Amino acid sequence: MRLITTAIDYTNGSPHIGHAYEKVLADVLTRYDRFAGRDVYFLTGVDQHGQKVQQSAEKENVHPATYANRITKGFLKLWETLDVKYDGWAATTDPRHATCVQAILQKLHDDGQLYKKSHQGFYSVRQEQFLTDRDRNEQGEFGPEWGEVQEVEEENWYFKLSDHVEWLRGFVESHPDFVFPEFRRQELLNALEKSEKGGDLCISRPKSRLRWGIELPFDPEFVTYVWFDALTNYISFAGYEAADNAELPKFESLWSSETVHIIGKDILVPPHGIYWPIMLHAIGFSDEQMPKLLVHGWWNIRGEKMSKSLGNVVDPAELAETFGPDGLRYYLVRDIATGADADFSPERIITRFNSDLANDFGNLCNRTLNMVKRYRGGELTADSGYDDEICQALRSTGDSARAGYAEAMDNNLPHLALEHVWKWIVQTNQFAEQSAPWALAKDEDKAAQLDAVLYHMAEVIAEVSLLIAPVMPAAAANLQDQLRLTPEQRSIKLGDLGWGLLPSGHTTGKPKPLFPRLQLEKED
Ligand code: ME8
Repeated sequence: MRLITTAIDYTNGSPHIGHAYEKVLADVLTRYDRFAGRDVYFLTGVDQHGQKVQQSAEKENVHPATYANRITKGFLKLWETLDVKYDGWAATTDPRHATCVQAILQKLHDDGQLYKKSHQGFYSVRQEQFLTDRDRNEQGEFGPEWGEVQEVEEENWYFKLSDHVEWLRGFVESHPDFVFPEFRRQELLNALEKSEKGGDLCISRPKSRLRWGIELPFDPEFVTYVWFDALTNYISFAGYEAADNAELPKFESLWSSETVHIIGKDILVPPHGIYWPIMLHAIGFSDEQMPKLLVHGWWNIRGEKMSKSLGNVVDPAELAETFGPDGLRYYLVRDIATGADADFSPERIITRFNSDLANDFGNLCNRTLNMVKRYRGGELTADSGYDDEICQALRSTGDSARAGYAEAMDNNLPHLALEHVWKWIVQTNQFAEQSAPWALAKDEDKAAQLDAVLYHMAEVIAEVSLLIAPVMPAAAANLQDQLRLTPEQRSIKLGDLGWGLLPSGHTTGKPKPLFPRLQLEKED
């Protein structure tokens, strides 16, 4: 079993395309794993505590729980719309989660890993952390990236993070697959190189300042720091130390070094790259039990960072309405290389939709099913005795498409996997032009060739329906209905897929346009 998780989204605002991308990516990789015959469990959720949520709630004059619940509903609705099918839902106000967080805190406390001290310094409200002189910019000031900075003095609880930094450095150095992509691992190593001795982590907030969090079990005047609460979701909802709770999974069967946390680049250093492995190490996880981190890049909007203040936040629900959930899912994993940043623009998504989905793929499906119906009453002949170079070339591209797709997906690169599939689709369209079945149909002597051409085209779209299913589950199922694939054909595993999915005599159904071309009016 492999556990796939995502970051849990802050419930301090509505979901944007960055959130949608991450969850779709995780969903695609989960569905792919199943297609490849592996057992997976997909966990995602929401980060409901902390200062950001409390502040957003205060602005609306409602209780943070009311606010968080409302925003959570928006996330749940979006995942339903986008066909993001998770096995576990991690909402941090769930009492089962609090039990786990408190058990971990108590354990660290009992082990002497936590201590209380007074601290005076500058505090970033946005990042919910105390700042040090290293956080000042060249002008000696705390830059706008920290948001509002307040000078405060308060007592707090600290975690002896620095005791474990040496271990972490050695671990990251000796485990090249801990972080993907590699340049992000280097970024983490650089950060560890610079990390100061004695730089411990403040893990509490006094209730006088923040009431919206999980109480420290050994000091009820405090709640725990939001990252300590949030990171723990990966194990609390995987059933860690919840042996008697039948609703949660069995931790031992779920957690392994194959566990992968899919996160954005902004939360690698320090939370996931430093705090989290050290927390796990401190509560007794071995090196062999450390998870892996898959770090994706960010969507910018026409070259600018997406932000509420710039007013350029893109709403995924609106896009799904225009392009369909599958159109959006396709765009989100096709137009970004995993790990790199990408640029969103309405023109890009329209072009992708019309050219890749409507023209290349939609047309191929439509013309294939139409011609099989028109010339052969829907019935396919697998071995008509005719073969030629372009038929062979199409089959051979199929072999490389399947192999290239599998390799790319195994390496978390769906954009590359789709490129392999589209190469095959484009070649099949060219194949149709070159062999001109409409002309063959007029010549009795070319019946065997016509059978071969139609079979090749139908076989390609049938196989492609399986290959694209992790990315576009609804369109794939729709095409499979049109092709009248049997349940066995639909559930074939990637390793068993090869030329000849469709047997001789297979009959296909009526074509229905999969992705009608969009005629969008030009925006003002
Ligand atoms: O960071 N493009 O929550 P969050 C791509 N609660 N991804 C983006 C993005 C963009 N423009 N903007 C944000 C948090 N993301 C914490 C996580 S995990 C234990 C706690 C990604 O709602 C971001 O990188 O601010 C992160 O992975 C996810 O969306 C949630 O961000």
